Amino acid sequence: QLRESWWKRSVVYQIYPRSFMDSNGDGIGDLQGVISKLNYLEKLGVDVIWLSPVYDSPNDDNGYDIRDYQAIMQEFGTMKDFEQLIDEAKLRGIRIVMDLVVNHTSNEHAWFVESRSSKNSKYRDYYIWRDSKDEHPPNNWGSIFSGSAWEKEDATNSYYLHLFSKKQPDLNWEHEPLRNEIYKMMTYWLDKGIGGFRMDVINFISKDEKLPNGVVHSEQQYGDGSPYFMNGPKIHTYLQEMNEKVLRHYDVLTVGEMPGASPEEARIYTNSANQEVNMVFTFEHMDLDSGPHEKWDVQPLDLVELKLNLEKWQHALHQIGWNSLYWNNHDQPRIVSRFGNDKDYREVSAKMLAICLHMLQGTPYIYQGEELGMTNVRFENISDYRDIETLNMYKEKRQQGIAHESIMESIYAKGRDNARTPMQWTVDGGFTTGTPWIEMNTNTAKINAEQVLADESSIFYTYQKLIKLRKEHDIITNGSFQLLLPNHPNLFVYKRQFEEEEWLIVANFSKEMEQFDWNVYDRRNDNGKVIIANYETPEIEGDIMIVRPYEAFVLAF
Ligand code: TEU
Ligand code: CA
Repeated sequence: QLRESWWKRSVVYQIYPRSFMDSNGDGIGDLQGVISKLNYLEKLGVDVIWLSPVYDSPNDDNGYDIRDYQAIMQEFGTMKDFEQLIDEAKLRGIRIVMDLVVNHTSNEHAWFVESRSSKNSKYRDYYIWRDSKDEHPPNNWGSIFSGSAWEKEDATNSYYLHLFSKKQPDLNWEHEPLRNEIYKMMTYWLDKGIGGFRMDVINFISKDEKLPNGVVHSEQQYGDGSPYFMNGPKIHTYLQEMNEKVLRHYDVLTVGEMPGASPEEARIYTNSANQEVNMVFTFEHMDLDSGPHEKWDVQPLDLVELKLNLEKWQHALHQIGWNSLYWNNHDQPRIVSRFGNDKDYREVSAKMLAICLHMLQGTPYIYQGEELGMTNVRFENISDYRDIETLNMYKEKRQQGIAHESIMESIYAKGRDNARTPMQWTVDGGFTTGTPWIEMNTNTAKINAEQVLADESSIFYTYQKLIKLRKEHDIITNGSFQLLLPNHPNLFVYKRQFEEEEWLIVANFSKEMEQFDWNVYDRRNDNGKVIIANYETPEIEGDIMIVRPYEAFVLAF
C-alpha cells in the first residue's frame, strides 16, 4: 500500500436520525434536521457521518427492518433531501456512510411478500424456510429479541427464520440471485457518492445449512444458535465476493458489525490482503459487564478485564488489520453512566473516557450526544420505552414471574433507549417544537449543546482536540501499543511508540486518588510534555505522580 487509507486518520460521528434533530415539528428527527446541524459537526471536526438506517421501513426496529432499500423513509424526508445531505456534507469535508442491513429485511419488503405467498414463488429462496416438524419449529433457536427464532406461516405450513423480530425475516445468502440484488443495491448508493457502509450484523449472513439445535444455557428457554450463524461457513466467501463485485471499485470505508467475532477472526476480516472489510465492531469490551449468556444479567465492570481485552485487540490487529474504537452506539447505554461516573464526576469522567479511547490505534466512533456527556435515562413506566428488544424482554420476564422493579434495574443499566432519547441541543431541549417520539432525558437544562459550545473547558472541546491531534500526530495512527500496570484495578496506563516518539497515557477509572510510580516507566529523565489532560497540569512529586479521581492525561517524550 503506497498511500495510507484516509479512514485510518478519520473520526466517525454516528447519527441516529430519529433522535438527532426534528426540522418540522412532528417529533421525529429527519434529514433536514441533520443538514441543519452540519456546521456543528464541522466545528467538532469529524470526517465521516455514519447514518443509522434512513430507508423506507415500518419501524418495528427503527429502520433496521427495511421495506425498500432504494427509498428514503417518508418521516425522514425525500431522496432529494438525502442528496442534499451528501452535497452539503461534502462542502464541509464530511463523508456520509450508510447503514447496510442485509442479514434480514422487513416482512413488508416486496421480496418477503412474494416469498411467503407460495412454495413455488420465484422469491421463495430469498428467505430461510423450513417445513414444520410435527408441529414444532425446525430447531430450538431463540430470537435475539425474545421468543423462538422461527415463525409459522399457516398458508404453506412452514416456518421462516428470524434471528431478530418476527418482522425481520433473515435473508438466504446461499441463493445467488439474492446476493446479486444486494450488490446492485449497494452500487446504487455508492454511485450517489456515499462514503461507505456500516454493515449490520454482517457476520450472521452465513448459516450452517443443517441448522442444528443449540445448547440451552442455564435459565434460558431456547437454544443458543450463535455457533451456527456467527462467522458461519461461507462468511469469508460472501464478503470477498461483495468486495470483488462492489466495494473494491470505490474508495470507501467499510465496517462490519460483528457480535461474537474474536480478535483472531477480526484479523482475517480486516487483513487488507483478504479484501473483506476495513474494520469490525467488536462486542467483547461491551459484554464485560454482563453475565455469560444474557446482557440483562448486569455485572460490575472489572477494569483489569477491560484493559486486557483492549490490549488483546490492539495487538491482534497491529500492522495486520485495523481496529474500530467505540464506547457508545444506538444499542449501548451511555458510557459516562456505565464506565464513568455520571453523579459526581460527569464531566471529568466523560473526558477521561474520551482520552483513553481516542489514544488507542484504530478509527474512533463518537455517538451523538457523547460529546455532551449525555447520560442514561430512567423512565418509571415501561410504556415510556420504545425499543422492541426492551419491550419484548420485559413482557417475557414478566410472564416468567420476575418482578417489575428487578427488570427495570436491568433496563436502566442496559436498555437501548438509554442511547435513543433525543439529542439535547438547548436548555429546553431544542430537538423538536412538537412532542418527541420518545421522552427527552430530564437533565437537558444541565446537559446540552448550547452550554458545551459556550464553555471552552467542556467535554465538546476535549473531543474537538482529540480529533485535531489525530490529524497532527502520526503516533496516534501508527504507533505500537504497550499496556503498563496490567493488574492495577483502577488505573489504565499505556504507552504508544512510533519512530523516535513515545506517548504515555494515564487514566484513572475510579474516584480514588491513585499514585503512579515513575519507576515503572522509562521516562527518559524528563516529565514529558502534556498533550491533553482533563485536569490542570498533572501533579508530580519526585518519583510519584498523583492521579486524581477520573483524571486522564497524555504525556509526550
Ligand atoms: O445490532 C446487532 C445486535 O446483535 C444487537 O441486537 C445487539 O446484540 C443488541 O442490541 C444488544 O442488546 C444490530 C443493530 O445495531 C441493532 O440496532 C438492530 O436492532 C439489530 O442489528 C437488528 O438489525
Ligand atoms: Ca420531523
